[in-house]
Amino acid sequence: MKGLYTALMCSFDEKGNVNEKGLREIVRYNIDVQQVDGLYVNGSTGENFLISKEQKKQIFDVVKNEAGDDVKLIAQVGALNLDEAVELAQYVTQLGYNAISAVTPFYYKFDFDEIKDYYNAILDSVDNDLIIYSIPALTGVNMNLEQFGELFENEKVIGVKFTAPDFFLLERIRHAYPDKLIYSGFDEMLLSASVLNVDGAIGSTFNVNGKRAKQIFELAQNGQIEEAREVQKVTNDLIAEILDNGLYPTIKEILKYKDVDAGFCRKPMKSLTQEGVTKAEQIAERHL
Ligand code: NGF
Repeated sequence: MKGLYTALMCSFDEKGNVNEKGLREIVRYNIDVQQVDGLYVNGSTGENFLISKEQKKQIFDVVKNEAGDDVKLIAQVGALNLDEAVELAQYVTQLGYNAISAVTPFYYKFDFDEIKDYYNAILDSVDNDLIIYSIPALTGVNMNLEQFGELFENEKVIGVKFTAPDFFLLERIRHAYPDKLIYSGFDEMLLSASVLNVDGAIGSTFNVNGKRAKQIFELAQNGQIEEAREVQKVTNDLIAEILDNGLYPTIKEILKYKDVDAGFCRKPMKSLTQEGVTKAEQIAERHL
């Protein structure tokens, strides 16, 4: 399960329906052109928190059907409605997803016992492994080393997708739990995380910049830090412009520029203005 995973985008039509043809094209582009090791499906980048349970199932179906066994597949099933998370975990396990992942429960400021119960309830219901999805900036859930350790006591918790700029905590987790998988979540910090010996990374910009991300990761693993730093610099020039123009809609426009039918974002995310679309195309021309 090690390696580079794209946090997969989903293509929606203007009304917010899943555009299956477009989604298949995004899957193929990631596998055939970006050559990533796997896909992380229905995460933040997949606009998971803006869609219905039925749409989540539809996306899990289409991605598995298109990807087959070409790459590893991780299904993000976390939801505030625990029954839904359990149902989705069972659904994707039957479909043959290699692992599940679940975001820490958010909004209600759950205490750690409640967070632990949430993960155990999901895991008790399926015969599959789980990767914790920790993204404190969006969830407000900050777990410390001991709390990660308590979650790791469940053998089915095989790792964490660590989307935080806290390299002290990342190093402590790496040192304390060498057998657990750690995936770096911030693409602009991939080199720094790779130096700390993470097992892989999961990122939104890999949809369009997966090859470079893999280079950074592999160069760092080989100890070629100077070369890795150069590729991270080029990557961060790209990421800075994408963030400035609007993260998800800009990645979609870049995909469209590459003839991938990436469609629209779900409301309330706004679409790019014509000026923003032109900017996205210029970013693609200049950096990709
Ligand atoms: O999009 C976010 C929100 N983070 C992603 C990634 O951690 C999300 C990251 O790639 C993800 O994996 C998912 O879809 O679940 C950033 O977009 C990237 O580093 C640019 O900042 O923070």
